[in-house]
Amino acid sequence: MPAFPDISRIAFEGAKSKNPLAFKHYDANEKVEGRTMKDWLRFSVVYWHTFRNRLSDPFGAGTAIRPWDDGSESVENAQSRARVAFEFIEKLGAPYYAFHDRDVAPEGATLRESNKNLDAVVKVLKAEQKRTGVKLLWGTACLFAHPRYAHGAATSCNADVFAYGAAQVKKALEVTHELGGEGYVFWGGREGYATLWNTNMKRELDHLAKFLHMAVDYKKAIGFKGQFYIEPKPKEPTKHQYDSDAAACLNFLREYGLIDHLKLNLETNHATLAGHTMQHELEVAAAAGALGSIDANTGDAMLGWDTDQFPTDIYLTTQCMLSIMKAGGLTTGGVNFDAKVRRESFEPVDLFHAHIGGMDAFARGLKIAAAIRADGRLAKFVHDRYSSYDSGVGAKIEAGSVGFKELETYILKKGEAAPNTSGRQEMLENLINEFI
Ligand code: XLS
Ligand code: NI
Ligand code: NI
Repeated sequence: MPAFPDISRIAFEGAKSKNPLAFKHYDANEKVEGRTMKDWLRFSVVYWHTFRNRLSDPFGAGTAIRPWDDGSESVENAQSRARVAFEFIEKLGAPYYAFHDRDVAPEGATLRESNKNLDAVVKVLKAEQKRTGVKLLWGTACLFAHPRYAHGAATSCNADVFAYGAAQVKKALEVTHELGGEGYVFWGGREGYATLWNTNMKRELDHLAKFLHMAVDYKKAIGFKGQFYIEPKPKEPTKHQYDSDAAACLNFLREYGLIDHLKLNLETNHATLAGHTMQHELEVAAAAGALGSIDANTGDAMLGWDTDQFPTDIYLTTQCMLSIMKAGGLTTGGVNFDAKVRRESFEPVDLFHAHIGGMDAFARGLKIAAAIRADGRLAKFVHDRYSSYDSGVGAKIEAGSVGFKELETYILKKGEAAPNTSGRQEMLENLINEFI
């Protein structure tokens, strides 16, 4: 029995359509700069929010109406939920999904039992992937929900918890590999601290690096070719998360010899919490050749937590796509909707509205970014702004053929620097608005 009997495959109906259950802008096969929208965007549905979030908040119980879910932690319920998930993803027309080990299958009393539960659900996931053609963008392990991870996993003060986390990730890597996952994400759920009074930061960071090196070794051992990602987030649930932003992650990866093994999975709301824009995080990652994948969501400017809302702001999606296109596109990564419907949007159909909105917002961002690129004025402005480095003293600076002494001689002879030109921020903001 279908879980969404009244909803058929979501179709592209174009900008004039008034049908809320249709795409107005996302046309999977439409080509943009020679690549289909489907390939540029590589949309992915997250299992944890879309199928496990009961929509509770710190002040009240969950409101979600999910008739297919009996609310139990049984393997059978997990299996039938998995089938519903694929009905949803197929009807939506998203090519990918992503999951945590513990949101697809229930945690057992022992690791052995949890692994058995996971295997039973993975069997269904595998069959459903085959039936629908939907693929796994990335897998991950939940190393933060169970009380054992109260002090973290890889950064826990308790070595047994480190070992438990390692065993859990080992299994999660195996099932991700078995399901043909194109990547694997490390989000350090509780890898951080609540207070420095009880924390040996250096030791915890060393342990985190050890953990990731072990994962790299195990990946090689089982022949898993997927891309590893680290997902920056500055706070929540801990006061300070070690992977606080893109720059902090890159520094950590370089310091510990991991830079060749992991790229970044950037999330908009995490960028906001770090006091950055998503565009900033994307540019930091791209500059380091580490732009991997994005968790597409948004926060609320008035609220200081990870509200994980669906992205609908066209400026945001345009900025994302400009940075992504400049970097050559997402290769193994995707636009993964790490987002949840509001507690007040509790009906099953709201899941469709939310994803359709996010997909259309990104499709518009893609088209607008392509138009800005085709127009060329923005890129030309930025290029010309640095033209003093294309010849003369600037070219020598970039080539590394001059030092302080030569530059002193140069300026002493010249007397004063050439005049600056305007940054033209307002003009460029107006230019962007021509396209939005
Ligand atoms: C939480 C994170 C999480 C990761 C996957 O804030 O965004 O959902 O993406 O563990
Ligand atoms: Ni995320
Ligand atoms: Ni998040």
